[in-house]
Amino acid sequence: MSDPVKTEPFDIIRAAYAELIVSDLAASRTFYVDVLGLVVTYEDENAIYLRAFEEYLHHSLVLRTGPVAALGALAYRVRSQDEVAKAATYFEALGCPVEHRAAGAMKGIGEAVRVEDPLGFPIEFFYDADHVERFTRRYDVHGAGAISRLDHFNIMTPDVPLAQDYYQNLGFRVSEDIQDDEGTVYASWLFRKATVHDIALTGGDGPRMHHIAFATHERGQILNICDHLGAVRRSDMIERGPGRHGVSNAFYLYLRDPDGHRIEIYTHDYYTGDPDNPTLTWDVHDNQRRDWWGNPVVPSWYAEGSTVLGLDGSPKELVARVDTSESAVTIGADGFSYTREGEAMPEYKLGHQL
Ligand code: XXG
Ligand code: FE2
Ligand code: CA
Repeated sequence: MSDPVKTEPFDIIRAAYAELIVSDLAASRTFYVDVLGLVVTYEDENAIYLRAFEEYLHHSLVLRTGPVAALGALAYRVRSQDEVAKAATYFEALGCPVEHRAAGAMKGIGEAVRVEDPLGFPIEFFYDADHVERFTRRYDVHGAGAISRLDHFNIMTPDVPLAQDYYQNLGFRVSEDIQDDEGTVYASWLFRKATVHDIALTGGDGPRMHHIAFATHERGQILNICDHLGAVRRSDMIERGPGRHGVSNAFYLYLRDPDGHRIEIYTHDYYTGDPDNPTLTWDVHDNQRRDWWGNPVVPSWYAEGSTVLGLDGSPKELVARVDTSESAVTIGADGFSYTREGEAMPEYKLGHQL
């Protein structure tokens, strides 16, 4: 089944940047610059503005020091400056807190709006941004694990159908989701750009940030990041993977930064841009949904996430998930999970016949 395209109230292009509050800027710099190889656009004693090799906007990640390690904001780029004003009107009508931000309030970004969305997340919408050098062909500075661009955000929220509905009303479309046969929805992936997602919704106590994902061009670059971490004796920063996702079909690795913020390195999902792009629903009991090779998901991946700040800068209180959580039904407990549906090994033929 494909997901109906709704008329959007304003035109979001894509997930564009994240602002993370960190406790020790030097430790974060080692991780993001020395290990991951992100490019520093600007830095001072309080903040570092980073981008990946293909990005020509000022930054895709801002690290800022603060009293609590947290998510400061997730930012979406909209199609024009007019769309920024439409976004403000939309969230004001919903009764959400809205902050109008002057050009330069965030270095490199023009006039923007920040809202506390109905799910409790600090979200920025912007269009104007400074252009900087695109390092696509700067192979002289690409490390072996070269990261090309930011790909998506993943958030933890207690009520996934409600959050899915909210994002669909913003014009996002569902590429894949995870459900059980009672209709409980555990997770959902939605997009504006023509990939599997710009935002994923993970069922859990929220609002919390689950992760930010950056893309590489090749799987080998992900393996090189693992080798690099091993060589500098930081293998404890690897939380999950490397592996192949079921959902999205992407190759993946999850890392935890020095504050525990989770970063995914991701490559090779698929094109979703046609209007009848089919939605793929996975059974929560399918052991290959989150790892195509059947490797178990570590419990911390389901349980832990970053604190989220409100627009006033204070940490948001958590709302508990009411529906069953995915880890409860799938980590060793259910007795119903399967790798093959049915009993028998399907007939295996050589020559790629189906
Ligand atoms: O980007 C993603 C993820 O949300 O990080 C997780 C794509 C797929 C998955 S999953 O663990 O469901 O395979
Ligand atoms: Fe992800
Ligand atoms: Ca580990």
